[in-house]
Amino acid sequence: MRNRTSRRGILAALGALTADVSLFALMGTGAAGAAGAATIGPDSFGYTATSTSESLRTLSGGALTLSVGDDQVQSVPIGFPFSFYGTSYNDTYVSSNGFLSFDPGVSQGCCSGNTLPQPDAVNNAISAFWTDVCPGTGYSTSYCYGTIRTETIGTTPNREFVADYDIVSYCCSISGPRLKFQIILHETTNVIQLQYGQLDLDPYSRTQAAGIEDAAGTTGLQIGLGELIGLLSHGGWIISSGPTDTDAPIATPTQSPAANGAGWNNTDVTVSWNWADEVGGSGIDAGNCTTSSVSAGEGTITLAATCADIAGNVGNATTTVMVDKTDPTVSAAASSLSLGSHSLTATATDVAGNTTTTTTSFTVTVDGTSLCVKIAQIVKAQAKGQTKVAANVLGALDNELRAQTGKALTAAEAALISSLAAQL
Ligand SMILES: [Ca+2]
Ligand SMILES: [Ca+2]
Ligand SMILES: [Ca+2]
Repeated sequence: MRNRTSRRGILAALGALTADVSLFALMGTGAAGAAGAATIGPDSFGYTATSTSESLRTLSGGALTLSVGDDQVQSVPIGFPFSFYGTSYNDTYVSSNGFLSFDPGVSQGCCSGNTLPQPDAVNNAISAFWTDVCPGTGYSTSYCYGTIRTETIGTTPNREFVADYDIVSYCCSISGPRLKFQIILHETTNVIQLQYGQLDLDPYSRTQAAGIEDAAGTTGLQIGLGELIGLLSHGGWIISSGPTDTDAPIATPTQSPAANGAGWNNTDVTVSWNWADEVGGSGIDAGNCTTSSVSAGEGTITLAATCADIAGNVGNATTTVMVDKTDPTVSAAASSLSLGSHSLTATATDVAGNTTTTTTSFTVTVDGTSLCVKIAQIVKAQAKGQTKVAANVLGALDNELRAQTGKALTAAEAALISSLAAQL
C-alpha cells in the first residue's frame, strides 16, 4: 500500500534497522538435517521444509509479465495439475505481495506477512516473501520497480511452474531496495520450491512471512516470520509431503548417431543423459542437470554429467564413445607391374566406416637399379623357400625383358640378362 511517509519518518525507520536485523525467524520445529540442511515440520498433513542452496530459474523471453500493480492478484494457469494439501489445482492466484494462493477469492495480503498457519484473508497459500512488495507494473509503474513474471518450463512429466519476482521493490520505492525470489511448483512430485537471490532490507521494517498453509488456514509450515533477509538470502527451501529423498537421480544415456556394429562412430557423438529420479523421489531438478553432451576429438572418449534432484541429491554418470573421423590411407607396391603406363584404383574402409578411394596414374620404367631390385627379390624369395613367389617375379622380369627388347635393351642384352636370371 502506498504510504506517504515523511522524510523524517523514513530516517527514523532506517535508524531502527540494526535492531530489526536480529529479529529473525520464529523457526518452527527446526532441526539439523543432512549436509547441514535445516528442516521444519512435518505439519499434520505431512509437509516438511528443508533448506537448500540458491538455484534460481532463468525464464525465457516468452514468460508472461503479470499486469498487477501494488497490492493486486492475477489468475495464472499452472500448465499442469498441481496437488496442494491433497487437492488438485490447475490455476493459481499470484499476489504482488510475495505469495500465491489456490483460492480464487484470496486477498492480495497488504501490507505485511502474517503467522502461518492462521485463518485470515490469505489461506491456501504458498508464501515466499509475504510483505508489502510492489512491482513497477500496472498502476504502480511510476513509483515502484521490477516485474513479476510466470512461465511453465521443462518437459512432461518434470515441468515447473515458476513465479518470478524479478528485482522488484518494496512499496513504494522506485529507486530503493530490491528483491529477487521465486516460487516453483513441480509437476508429478508436487514439490514446492522457494528460491531467493537478492533480498535488500525493508526500510519500513514490515513483517515478512515464508511458508505454506492449507485452505482453512489451520494447518501449515512456517519457515520464518519477522525480518527474514538473513534467513533466506541466496538460499532456498524445498517443501514436500513425500518421504525423505536420499537417492540421487540415475542416468540412462543414449547416443546419436548410434555406433556401428563394431562400436565406432565416424562423426562427433551427442549423448542424451535421460535422467530420472527414483519412483516416489522428489524428482529431478532440471535446472541443475546436464541434458546432453557432445564428444570432441577422436579415440575412446569418456563424457561425464551430473544431475541433482529437488532434494539436493547429486547423481554422477559417465559414458564412453569411440570416434574415428580420419580416413584410412591406401598404398601399394608397383614392383610387380609391367613396364609402361598404369592407372590403379583402390578402396579401403576402416571399422568406423570411413572410406577412402584413391586413384593414381604412373609409368613403370626400368633402369640398372630397378633390375637389381628385381633380382634381389628373386634371391630373397628363394632363400626363404618361396619358390612360387620367386617364379612369379622371374616371370615378370622375363616379360619386361621381352617388352624392352629392341627398345631400352638390345636383343643381345635382354637375352644375356634372361639367361643369367634363369640360373638363379
Ligand atoms: Ca492464513
Ligand atoms: Ca504491496
Ligand atoms: Ca531422489
